[in-house]
Amino acid sequence: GFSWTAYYDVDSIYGYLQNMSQQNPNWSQLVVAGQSYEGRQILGLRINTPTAVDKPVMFIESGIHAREWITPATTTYFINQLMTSQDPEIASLRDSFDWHIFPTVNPDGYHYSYTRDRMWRKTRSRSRNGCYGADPNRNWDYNWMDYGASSNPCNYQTYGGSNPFSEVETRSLSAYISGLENMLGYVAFHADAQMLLLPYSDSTEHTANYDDLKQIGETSLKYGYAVNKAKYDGPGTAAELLYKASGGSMDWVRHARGTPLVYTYELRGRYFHWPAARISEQGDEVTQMMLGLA
Ligand code: 0X9
Ligand code: ZN
Repeated sequence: GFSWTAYYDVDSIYGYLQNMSQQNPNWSQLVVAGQSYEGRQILGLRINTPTAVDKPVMFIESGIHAREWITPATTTYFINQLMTSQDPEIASLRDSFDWHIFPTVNPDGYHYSYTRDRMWRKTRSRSRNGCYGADPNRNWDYNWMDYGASSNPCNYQTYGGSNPFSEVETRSLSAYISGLENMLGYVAFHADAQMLLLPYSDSTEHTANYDDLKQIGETSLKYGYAVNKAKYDGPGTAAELLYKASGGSMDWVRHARGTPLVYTYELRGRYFHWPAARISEQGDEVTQMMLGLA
């Protein structure tokens, strides 16, 4: 069975999503945001309990960086909380949004990290010169390649790709996102800088709603802190708090879609390792952070 005391490969994660949708067919369904380079689905779960009015969309993107294993694990933990918790606050969190949750948006990279190279970060597309993969968080079509990205396909970390949206994963995920109406929030999970980041990532300019973003983010961090007393840096813009990097999903979502609430959570860990026995600790923290955000 599936649990939160071990890390699982893509197939098991997808099996879990399938299971949960089958158990709750009236208010959840599998959703597909296209296919990866190696032909895996980019599979997500939509959780949308019936209500009289249309609800705003809340989108969760996890696992865009392959080696950040705690992000898919935390995301399935959060799904489990949303769908099974008896806590009235969490039930109301479930009912307040039309959730679109994608635990592994870079399934080829995750599988490669899981089976071959633990530190793999990128996709697995093959470039002309024989090197593999682009950084899917440098590949989105907004100020592509301006800062913090490499143009060398053999760069292990931050190769931005041959073109904006050269990677099928970012291209199809962005198309899926473009099809969502009424998207209020977009949350991306990364590891392991232990920070809450706001747009923009490649400019120290602040969004028009920066003060709101910051205040809501502070509440989110306060909720998270109450669980384990873990202190996150921020909220602050990715450019000011971390480094300048272009082509990330967060900036594209904010710019191309105009989504009001856009956040990147950098979860905890060290060198992208987090003990499997403590997944639930991080999961409970994130669940509270989402409550604080809501
Ligand atoms: O560099 C990144 O993509 C993220 N940090 S990580 O160590 N997980 O790789 C930061 C994401 C913030 N957003 C952008 N810089 N676009
Ligand atoms: Zn990352």
